[in-house]
Amino acid sequence: MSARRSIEVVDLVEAAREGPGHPGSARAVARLISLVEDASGVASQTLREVMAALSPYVGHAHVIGLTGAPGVGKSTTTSALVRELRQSGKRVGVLAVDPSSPFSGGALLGDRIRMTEHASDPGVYIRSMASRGHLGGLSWSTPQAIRVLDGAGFDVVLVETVGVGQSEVEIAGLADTTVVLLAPGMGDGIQAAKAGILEIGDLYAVNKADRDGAAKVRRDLRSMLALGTRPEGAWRPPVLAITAQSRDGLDELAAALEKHRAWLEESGALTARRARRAREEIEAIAVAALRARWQVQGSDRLDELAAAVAGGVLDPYAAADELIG
Ligand SMILES: Nc1nc2c(ncn2[C@@H]2O[C@H](COP(=O)(O)OP(=O)(O)OP(=O)(O)O)[C@@H](O)[C@H]2O)c(=O)[nH]1
Ligand SMILES: [Mg+2]
Repeated sequence: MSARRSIEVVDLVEAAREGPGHPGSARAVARLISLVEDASGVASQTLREVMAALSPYVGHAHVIGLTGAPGVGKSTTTSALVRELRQSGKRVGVLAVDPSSPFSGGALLGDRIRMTEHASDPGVYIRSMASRGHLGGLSWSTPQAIRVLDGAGFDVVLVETVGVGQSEVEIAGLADTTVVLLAPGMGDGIQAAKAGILEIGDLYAVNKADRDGAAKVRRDLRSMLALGTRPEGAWRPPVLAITAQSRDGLDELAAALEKHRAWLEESGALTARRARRAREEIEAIAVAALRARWQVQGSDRLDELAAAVAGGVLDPYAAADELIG
């Protein structure tokens, strides 16, 4: 809230942007993510300051969402993909969002173990995030954490999230490119149709291609995708086969991601997607700010007006005018 805090935030953003080789850089990134994670919603002055300090630098990163059922191999794939991206010199930030953390417990530890190969690489930043207060969805601070990594200069931001309901739909809303991971032996065909993943994937990867049934999952998915009609010039999601454990097919996955990013840019879809996302964000912030304004000193203005309308004292239009006026 103070001027001192503003200076601190600006310094942190500067330190974060110094990048690999600067020992304070990763610490500054971590601190910024903690600040946005701890911020208390729309009214948070800190959150506003962090977002304002970052805004000149965001929009460069390729934001990739990776989703799929529990155990399908998301963390193994993420780790293998990070390695692939590092080979082409890209700086990679990873957010492992665990929507089920209050119940599962072990997943984050598993993620950490599978990511250890990158622990000493300064070009990689990995952060696990719980999603407090959003059952089955992403944490509300996920988009802000993505902004921190983008603003800090990471070329790619990978967001891993378990597909257990709303979260895969939400990640598709946040990412430039959404990768849906499947694997044999998980009842995928029906699962896929149920979860609505046929609408959200820009890329599909059938992992555990070393196992029986992977080819069938791939075939089934391809024919399900072929049923939907796509307009002329639309992106056609490829269905890849990978074995994350041995890194087979990871080069193709990286190439497909690159291709999708290029398509997004050439077609204008990137600008359109990001504008739509910004629109939703602005709307959500504005509505939250309005709501906060209605709640004055423990009483809810909306409740009072609702009572007046229900009691025939006021009509709803006059009440709405009074609310936003
Ligand atoms: N056979 C085989 N097993 C794999 C492959 N990739 C991952 N696994 C195994 O599948 C299990 C789950 O892998 P994870 O990467 O933790 O899967 P996840 O989707 O991140 O799991 P959650 O985060 O718990 O939802 C582990 O035992 C991996 O070793 C693969 O390509 N082939
Ligand atoms: Mg995982």
